[in-house]
Amino acid sequence: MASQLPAYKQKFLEAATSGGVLKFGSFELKSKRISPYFFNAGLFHTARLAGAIADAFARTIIQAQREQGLEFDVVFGPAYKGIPLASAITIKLGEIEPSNLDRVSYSFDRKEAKDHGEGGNIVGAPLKGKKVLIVDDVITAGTAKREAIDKIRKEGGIVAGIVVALDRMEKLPAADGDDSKPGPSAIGELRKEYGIPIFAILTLDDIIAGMKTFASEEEIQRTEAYRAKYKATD
Ligand code: OMP
Repeated sequence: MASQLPAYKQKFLEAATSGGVLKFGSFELKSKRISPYFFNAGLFHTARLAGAIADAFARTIIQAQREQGLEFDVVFGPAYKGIPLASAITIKLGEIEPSNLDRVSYSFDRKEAKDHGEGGNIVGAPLKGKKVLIVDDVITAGTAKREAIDKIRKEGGIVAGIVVALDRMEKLPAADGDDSKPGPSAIGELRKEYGIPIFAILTLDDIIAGMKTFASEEEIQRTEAYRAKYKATD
């Protein structure tokens, strides 16, 4: 069956699957939910896969600049998984769009503040007064993204938006632990709270549309059942 995804998304999905980054099976998430799929961006470590993820991020960002007026000066990758992403994406942004070469920079944070040498919490471009775009692997509950927003604001940066490789489209875990009720998404809550745009290369809907070309019938059914149980209302 042919996929309906744009070519660059389908290519990224296939690279993630063949590289073992996107796996089907049974996985416990940070939220304790048991998921039939897991996306491990730490496995994008070969030259081919690092190039594929940087290319897909850069194309998603350039599309958001052209179609939705996204503006930024600095690509910020929260430690640790965001760090290689920020540098690879920045290089790709310059390759695809040469006007970015001297305009776009990257930076990342340290997990622990350094008190000698140059000191400080941020490595790379200073954030003060700059429009900062956060890049990260996956969004489920949005906790790590909130921490990154707070750090950037403390440095005097203006958060311009967030781009992730995968939006799992899940509702936030219910305070009373009852996951059977409908609920809002992590992305929707972040948008409302901070008023920033959030973009994803892939969503769970994209995975389900794209996996029809390579996954088994059972994997598709289990992933669809998971979406029906945990998909957010917005
Ligand atoms: P927040 O949504 O900001 O809490 O971050 C989600 C985090 O969950 C990711 O940064 C990963 O550490 C982890 N995760 C994955 O890497 N891949 C998945 O498919 C699902 C998760 C997860 O545990 O939800």
